[in-house]
Amino acid sequence: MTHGGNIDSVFDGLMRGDRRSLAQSLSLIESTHRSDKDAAASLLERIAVWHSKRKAEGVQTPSRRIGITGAPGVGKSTLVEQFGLDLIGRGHRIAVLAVDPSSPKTGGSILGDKVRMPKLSVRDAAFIRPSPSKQSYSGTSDSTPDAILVCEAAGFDTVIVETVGVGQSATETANLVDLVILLVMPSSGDEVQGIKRGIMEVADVVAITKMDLDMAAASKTLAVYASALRLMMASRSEWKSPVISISATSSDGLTALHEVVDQFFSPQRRSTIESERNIQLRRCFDEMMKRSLTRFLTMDRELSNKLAQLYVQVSNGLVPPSAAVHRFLQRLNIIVKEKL
Ligand SMILES: Nc1nc2c(ncn2[C@@H]2O[C@H](COP(=O)(O)OP(=O)(O)O)[C@@H](O)[C@H]2O)c(=O)[nH]1
Ligand SMILES: [Mg+2]
Repeated sequence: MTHGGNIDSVFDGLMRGDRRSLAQSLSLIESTHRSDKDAAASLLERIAVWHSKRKAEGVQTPSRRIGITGAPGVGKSTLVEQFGLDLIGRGHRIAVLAVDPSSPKTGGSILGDKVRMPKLSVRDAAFIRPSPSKQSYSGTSDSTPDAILVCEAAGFDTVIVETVGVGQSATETANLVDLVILLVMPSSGDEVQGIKRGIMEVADVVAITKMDLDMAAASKTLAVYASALRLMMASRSEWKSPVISISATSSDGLTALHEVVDQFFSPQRRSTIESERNIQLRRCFDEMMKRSLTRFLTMDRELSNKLAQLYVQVSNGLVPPSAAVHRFLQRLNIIVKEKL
């Protein structure tokens, strides 16, 4: 796909909330073609200028970026659909970035998530995007922060990122969104075990799901999680993570969930959320830069050979590490100058 000269019209389309332009923009930022990367950067720069202009003019009601995470089958998609429909009813426009690492390559996630959100996917005020096929192991991808910006530029004031909460992905999700909702399956007291610290520490809200199935188990689980949370670090500054029980199918507890979310995004917390977003941006830049540089070094044949050679020499004590780094940087400097 090539979009090179097309950025102006794609950007204008986005500003009008045109879905085709939105889809085009998302494919562009997910593309790995070199020429597309340039076009994507131009588009994202224009979007960033637009975002900051609106902020400076005070026009912008800040968007809400919400992550919904939890084990497969816990009820994330079902909740996203119900919660999303409620929000549309309250005048919001919802973009869902769904991530389903179970079938990233087959495109099965497209079908899966649309089928699981049949009522939401047909609404004009909703846009559902399955994950790009090229994603990190944990489920989120490099392009997710850009996808969020693009959706916001197209007029979606609420962006929901659905990710499977395994390993690293919980912290990755926390870096992308303002608010993380962790969904937990109800189980009877003795079975409530193995609470994963990493995930709990980034949870801004813990919601015990499927309370319609077993109220007693739901309240037991809630109690266990509430006491576990009291012993842990707060997920964000000035916020105490509540634990609630919900049912996405019977809508029990959803009013409480909306209240908690509204409280999190209350005008008094606006500046806290702003500064947390700035921290996220810096962290994201750091990480992407490190990853890109590592990729660059390993993909350049000459540099990776040099690196391998130095590695052997260092291991054998033939070159001290400091000298090896110096030699490597010298070589890198020459190569970069040759290439520019
Ligand atoms: N009884 C009940 N079933 C639910 C509820 N939420 C989800 N489910 C069911 O649990 C299964 C997995 O739900 P899904 O939303 O696809 O989970 P995900 O993998 O976390 O996205 C589906 O069969 C849903 O119908 C709920 O609140 N109550
Ligand atoms: Mg799902």
